[in-house]
Amino acid sequence: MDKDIERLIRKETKRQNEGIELIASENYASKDVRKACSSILTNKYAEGYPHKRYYGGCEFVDQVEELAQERCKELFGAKFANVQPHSGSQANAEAYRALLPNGGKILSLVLNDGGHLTHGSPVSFSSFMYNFVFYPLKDGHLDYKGILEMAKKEKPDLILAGYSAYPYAIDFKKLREICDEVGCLFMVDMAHIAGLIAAKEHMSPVPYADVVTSTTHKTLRGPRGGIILTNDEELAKRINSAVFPFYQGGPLEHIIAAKATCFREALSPEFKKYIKGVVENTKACQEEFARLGDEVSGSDNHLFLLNTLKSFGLTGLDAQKKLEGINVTTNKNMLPNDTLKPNKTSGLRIGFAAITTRGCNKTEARKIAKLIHDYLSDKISQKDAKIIVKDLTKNWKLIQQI
Ligand code: DSN
Repeated sequence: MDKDIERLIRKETKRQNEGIELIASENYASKDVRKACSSILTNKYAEGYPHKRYYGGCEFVDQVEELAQERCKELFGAKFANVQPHSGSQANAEAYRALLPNGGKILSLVLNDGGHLTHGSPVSFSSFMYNFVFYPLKDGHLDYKGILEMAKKEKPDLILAGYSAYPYAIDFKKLREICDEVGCLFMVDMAHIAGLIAAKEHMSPVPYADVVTSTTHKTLRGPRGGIILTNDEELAKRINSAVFPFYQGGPLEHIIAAKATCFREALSPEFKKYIKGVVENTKACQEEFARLGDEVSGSDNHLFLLNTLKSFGLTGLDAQKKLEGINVTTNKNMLPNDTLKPNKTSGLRIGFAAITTRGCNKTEARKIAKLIHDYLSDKISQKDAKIIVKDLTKNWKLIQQI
């Protein structure tokens, strides 16, 4: 292997094994998923869709892609699945294109309140191509009555749900009713909670939304990539054209093989048990922060928000940097109504998808809250905090063994 790259991969492996990974959007893909990612399927051009390709020699990648489509449909109970999007952001661009080919008005949640860049941020393509208006949260929660009132006033063409930093359950049925009442389309970006939905630990948006997008690498624990689902045959055709040839060229068949592998894993009873563990660990950690008197959101899913400014007098950035010093990885995150800028923020987003894969349990999740609390409030030294991190991670699986 390229020695420079090999050296860096070795260092990153060590970092991943020695640390406590609390970034809510990260996970550890299985050996089988990683094997597919690095397979010879990367050699193949396959523009188009199974049995309608622009290149010869596609008989085996056709079967790979069909397997991925079938497993994805089974996993989420959808009639149509496009497994080609290279990422969640691209899946969203493609879904918008299929739903609103001539542009239009989209009602969504702003990035600062837990939305995503592609949900109308001024620095994303989305705000250049569509007219976004935003529904506010009420005490950090979705306010369905408020969303209905706003939808009546704004008359959007589309309501968008599904978030990057929202710790509570989402009622997709209620949102569909709002869309029906005002006569607009409904799209869900389920990237963060796709694993919970697959394991039936969260209401599925598939029966309610016109189009559902997702990434495959967060709670779903597959390779980095995207998918788009619908139950509507006409929309399925428009989605296919939006993915190829409108936005993308050749599909990444090695990644599609890895997606197929991940969908099969997610259909297993072990995956359901894993997701239950993620939710329990997240709750245990969040409750421990609350018990210690810290300012923390609630949690119904795989993540919660910790207000580090109010709890420890530290911005999210400073807390993130300080924790990096003891191999605890988090990400600074805007909190609802945050007064600080996105490069500073008032808090951290904390999630348990990754370390539950390595074997973290509820007792350890509580210990992690205590460790972060004691270290950020200077009750323990960096040296002592590092010993606790070593002790916590020593019994977990190494990432090479997953
Ligand atoms: N960047 C991802 C996250 O961390 O939530 C969303 O795309």
